[in-house]
Amino acid sequence: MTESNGFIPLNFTVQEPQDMQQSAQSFYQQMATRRSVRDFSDKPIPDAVLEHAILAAGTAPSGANMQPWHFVVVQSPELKAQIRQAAEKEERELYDNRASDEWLDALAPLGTDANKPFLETAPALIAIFLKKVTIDADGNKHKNYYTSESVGIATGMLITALHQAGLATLTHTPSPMRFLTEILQRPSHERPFLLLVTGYPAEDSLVPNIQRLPLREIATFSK
Ligand code: IYR
Repeated sequence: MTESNGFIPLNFTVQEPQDMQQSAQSFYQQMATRRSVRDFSDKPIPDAVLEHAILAAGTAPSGANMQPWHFVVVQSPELKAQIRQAAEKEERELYDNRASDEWLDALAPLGTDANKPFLETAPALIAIFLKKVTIDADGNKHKNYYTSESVGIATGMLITALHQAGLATLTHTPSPMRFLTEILQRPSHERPFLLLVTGYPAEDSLVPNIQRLPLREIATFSK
């Protein structure tokens, strides 16, 4: 590849295998402490942490580099209350009618129900929107590619960034989530993807005693 036509040198540092192994291992150990939290403290969090975590998420790879995401950071008590009310309405419908017995059985170990007080207690809700198209400054529509994959990857990176910055998160997906479009006044070509609740955990927060699958069950090394 020649260094022209919009190409620049890659900024990449080759590391010693031993250092790579050490950093992969310590990163895994740090990630293994991440848990989905449902009891949040109302302690405020620094805006700069949210800003940099979102910048980190925005470095995710995306189809044709279209970056088909938009993050709305909700901190106003009024908006959080509106979101809680709308989410709990959908969740009551889910728990009372929509969810199959098999689904409810799968959720039982998590101890969840239709009440979502954390949507008001947590200092920030990050509503993540997926853009099937991007509308440029001149109003022209551009199709985006692999949008679910791209926004899923960016969301994973956001969760990782917040975790390593010392914040807890909960991936919350009230369904359907169209109410987020209205409450947050987003354009109709953006689809609500996920609501990421973030903040400090409440003191003495408990989490379900669940285990992660071992390497041999989640991976196959074919050599
Ligand atoms: N959205 C509901 C139900 C729920 C569904 C799954 I799959 C979970 O892993 C957890 C919850 C709720 O938030 O309670």
